Amino acid sequence: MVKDEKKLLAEFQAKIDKGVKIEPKDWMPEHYRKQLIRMMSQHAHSEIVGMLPEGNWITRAPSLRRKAILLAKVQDEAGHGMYLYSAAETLGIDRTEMLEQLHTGKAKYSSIFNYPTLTWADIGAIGWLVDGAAIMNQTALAKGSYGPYSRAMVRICKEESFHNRQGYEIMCSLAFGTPEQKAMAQDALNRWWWPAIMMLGPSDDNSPNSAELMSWKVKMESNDSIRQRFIDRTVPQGDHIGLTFPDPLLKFNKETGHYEHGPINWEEFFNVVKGNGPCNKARLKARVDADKDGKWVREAAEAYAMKHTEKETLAA
Ligand code: BYC
Repeated sequence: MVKDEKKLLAEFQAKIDKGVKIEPKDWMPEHYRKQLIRMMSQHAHSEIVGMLPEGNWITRAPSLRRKAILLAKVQDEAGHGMYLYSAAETLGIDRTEMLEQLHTGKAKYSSIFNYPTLTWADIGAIGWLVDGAAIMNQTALAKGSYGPYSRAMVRICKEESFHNRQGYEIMCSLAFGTPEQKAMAQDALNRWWWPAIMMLGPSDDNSPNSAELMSWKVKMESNDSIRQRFIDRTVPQGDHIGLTFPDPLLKFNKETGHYEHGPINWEEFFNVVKGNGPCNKARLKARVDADKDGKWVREAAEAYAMKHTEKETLAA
């Protein structure tokens, strides 16, 4: 490493240690840039692919009120994807390239979206558990060192909070409804609990990126620590509405003030991440098809924008 770079690196780390945000035009180590592009693009893809499981229920929502809420939620997720692609572009990558990486399977997206939404109760479970887990992770990311990413997180967390409440409200209605509705809510909790726990990433002893990302304050907390907070917050909410968690070893430890849980099936997690979950192929196909079918819209929008720029130039 040349002397200048050593000095730049020391200044960069000093800024981070002091809590000063890193902005797009500031000097940054190449690996910091690469790690952020990896994580932010994966996050953006998760938002966009994450529209699919819930989008599946828009036409079958049980009332106009539920439909309007679900439509707004799914549109919010599209918006989150857009902020995050824009924020990632500040690091010098083009969104076409990020999408290409998604469509060819080179880039990951969250494991959680490879599970199917079988009943209306799944919409409640996603808002309550998936958005609930996402908020735990994202409120930590909102304090992160890269300015555009942390600022995007602030707005996203506000919207996720609405998503989380609407999901829990659906679960409450079902849990206090008819026996059949309660059984639907319980079945959704049984199917989404473990995948939601896993979406927060592998355990700390198997998380190769964490140490570096935490030293750069991109990640403010480890995967296990966020997972524990999510469990501690969520279990009392389930108890409150009379649902049971599909984990016979789940119990509150009065001494630590935390819930202890049973073993996580990491084999299932890595299998889903590798592309072998119940819906991986369908999710990717839906995105690839949407990209292909939307090509003419993008071309028309570009032509329209070009025509207007020409007109403005001639008028000037
Ligand atoms: N799924 O070293 P680790 C939403 C990969 S969407 C797939 O711990 P890191 C919503 C990881 O990429 C919000 N892969 O990684 C939308 C790495 O592989 P590579 C989703 C996963 O980065 C619609 C390897 O495993 N939130 O809320 O330190 C409707 C080793 O892991 C997963 C985000 O995207 C996973 N779950 O930590 C409803 C948050 N976990 O890339 C709701 C942003 C890990 O080295 N991302 N891997 O080949 C993060 O916070 C971090 O990237 C993670 C992983 C905590 C996910």
